[in-house]
Amino acid sequence: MPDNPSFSQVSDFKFSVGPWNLHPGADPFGPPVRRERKFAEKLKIYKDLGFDYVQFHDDDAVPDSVSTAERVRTAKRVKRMLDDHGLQAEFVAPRLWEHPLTVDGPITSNNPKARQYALDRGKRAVDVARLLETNRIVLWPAREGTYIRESKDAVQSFQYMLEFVNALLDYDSNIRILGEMKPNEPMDLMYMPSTGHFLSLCYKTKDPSRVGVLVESAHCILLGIDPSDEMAFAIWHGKLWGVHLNDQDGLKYDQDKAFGSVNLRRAFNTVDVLVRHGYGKNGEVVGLDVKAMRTQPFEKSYLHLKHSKDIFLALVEVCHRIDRQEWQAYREAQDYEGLEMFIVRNLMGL
Ligand code: GLO
Ligand code: MG
Repeated sequence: MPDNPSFSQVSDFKFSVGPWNLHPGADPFGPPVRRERKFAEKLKIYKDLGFDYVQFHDDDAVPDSVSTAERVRTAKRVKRMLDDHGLQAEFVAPRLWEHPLTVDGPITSNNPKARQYALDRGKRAVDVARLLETNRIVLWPAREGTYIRESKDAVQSFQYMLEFVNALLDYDSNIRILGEMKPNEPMDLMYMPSTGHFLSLCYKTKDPSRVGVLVESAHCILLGIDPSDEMAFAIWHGKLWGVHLNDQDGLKYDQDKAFGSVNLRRAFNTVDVLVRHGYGKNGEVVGLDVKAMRTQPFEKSYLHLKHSKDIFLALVEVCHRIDRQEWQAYREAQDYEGLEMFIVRNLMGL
């Protein structure tokens, strides 16, 4: 089967993905089904597919097994590999969910040693970011919630989260912190399930100008809200500094399906809000957080990246082509039946 036709690059958008988006297919019920690609192989795929940026967890760049003395050298080696491939680091995210001390959510843990671990790990991520020459730190607070509500004091937990963000802002006066909120999984209930929650924390920090959000489509869908509205809300605050585009088939586990593959109209609305509000003009990147299907063989297990990007670019074309005057006329006439058909016709290319 020939590959899909390439869509013309009608946009100036820059794209990114993380090393975890090319993965061997393990899930909670089964082991890997494909070979793990070497980091250099992944970089080559990113470049060949037209990506410009790479997203990192701190240990994607500097594994925990690397000694303190070797950390700088290791990070610099990764930076050189990025340079050699003509790629840049978009952000570094502290991995706050795998170490035994993170079990109870290190930032909000009842164990002071775990809270200290979170802080040390956060600072380590900032050090890695400096060496990779990005000032963006993404905070996905994976375990900052509970399985049973009685296990933690919620008000105290919000305060711990604020103190954590303040401590990182203090640690480096150049970094920006982007909260990536998710309502559940791995925890039952998160303390800050939505963008709005993190934005309200942002304004309580010691430097709100350096705190914003990264909005992920699947996380919004899991919350039962529309990704384009969540992004619009962050745009309205001047704080949409990152996105993780993907798709999700209803309220179940976090699926990270290819962007637009479940609900094309929802994807169109997402692209439209980004296009209309100049997302990317201040260096924001279109991040994809998508997973290959476990059923797919090694040779095809990168196509979800290409397809997500192709679908995004095809929808940018729809945004440019669509008759905005006609759209506005439907709004003014409050003819929403007509508007619905107009949108569907445009998506179907009719
Ligand atoms: C999981 C999150 C996760 C983050 C990544 C960077 O649900 O989407 O993949 O995006 O760890 O923070
Ligand atoms: Mg994500």
